[in-house]
Amino acid sequence: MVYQGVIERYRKYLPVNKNTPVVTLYEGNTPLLPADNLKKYLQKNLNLNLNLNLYFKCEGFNPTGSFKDRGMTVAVSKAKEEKAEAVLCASTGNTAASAAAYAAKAGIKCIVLVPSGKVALGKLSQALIYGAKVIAIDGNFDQALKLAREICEKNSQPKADPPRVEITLVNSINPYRIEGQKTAAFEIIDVLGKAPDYQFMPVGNAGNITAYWKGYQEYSSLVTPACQDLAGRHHSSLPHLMGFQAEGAAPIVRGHPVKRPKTIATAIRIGNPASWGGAVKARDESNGVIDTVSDKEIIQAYKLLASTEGLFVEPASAASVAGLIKYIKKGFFSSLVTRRSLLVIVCILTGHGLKDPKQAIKISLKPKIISAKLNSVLKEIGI
Ligand code: AN7
Repeated sequence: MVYQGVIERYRKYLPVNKNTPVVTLYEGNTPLLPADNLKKYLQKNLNLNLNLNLYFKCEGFNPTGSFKDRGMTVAVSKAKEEKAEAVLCASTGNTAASAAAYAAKAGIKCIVLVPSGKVALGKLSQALIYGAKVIAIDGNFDQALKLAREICEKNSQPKADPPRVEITLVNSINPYRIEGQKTAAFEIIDVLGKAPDYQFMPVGNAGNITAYWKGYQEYSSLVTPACQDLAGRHHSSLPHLMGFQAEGAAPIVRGHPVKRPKTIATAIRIGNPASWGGAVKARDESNGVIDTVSDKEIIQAYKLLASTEGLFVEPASAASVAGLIKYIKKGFFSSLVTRRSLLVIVCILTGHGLKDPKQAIKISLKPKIISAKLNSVLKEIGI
């Protein structure tokens, strides 16, 4: 059967019924690409000496170019089922693009609140062209989210006078978003046959790490009830979740909200994550970590992914690989070197590089302008 999106594929694990109108752009089913070139680079340059299988989960291949589509298909389908007239979210950009697209498909209105001047060009252009009402807030994401929550709380008062428009909040505090996003963990297990040992991923508002943990917990035991490695040893069939925040926007690592979050990775420029508790739970229960990576480390990983693997991701997504590199450098895996069995690591690449073309151009050499003459061009090529 033709692939029809995450709801049809994982229907029995999702909060939908036969009356739910499925609003889908056939999201999900994203590639789990072997990261062989990066692995070679790490072995050569960082003396990595592990029996390792390294993969990228390419979430930028989703219909609007980010992982948000997985949650949005469920959230917008449920909003439509519940007869919402509009959906609303605050966003650093990707949630806005995704909400706008799914609302367009559902034929319901969409309002997005974004931090003025801090949304990557691709994301803003998406939200606009899909027909959302885009409101730029003179403030950061956290302030926009607070406003979004207030608006939706007011509108959910049933006896409001005058009667209010039914607006559904589609930020990840909407539990349907988490339900949809957990399907990424299902897919990884379906491809690998079990959960990876470690998963590296960026953390912003912390919905995604919350969703992955839920997904791994629900699905892992179904697929690998008694997990045994090739040497016959039993080990946990759940991964260690390794989340990374940008150094200037790392409230979970610092243990308190960050009032003025700062990072070039605008997607994760968040100082007070809505799913803070979920992230801490995922970290602690998975025996993982939530740590920082600097903007410099993010940009290095961003360039490395593009130049060694042909994978153009947005800066926030490179935080996963930046985190992996940081932990290899730190010797985190050295204690495992003696382990003869295979180690499986997945890095989540959350969004497409075309979301933020300005960033790529900013850090690259500008093309030289040459006169339209064969000799001049050959001279510049150096042949
Ligand atoms: C590419 O769009 O918060 O930790 O408003 O766009 O689940 O928030 C985006 C977040 C990682 C962090 N990578 O995920 C938004 C928004 C990309 C992102 C994250 C985001 P969460």
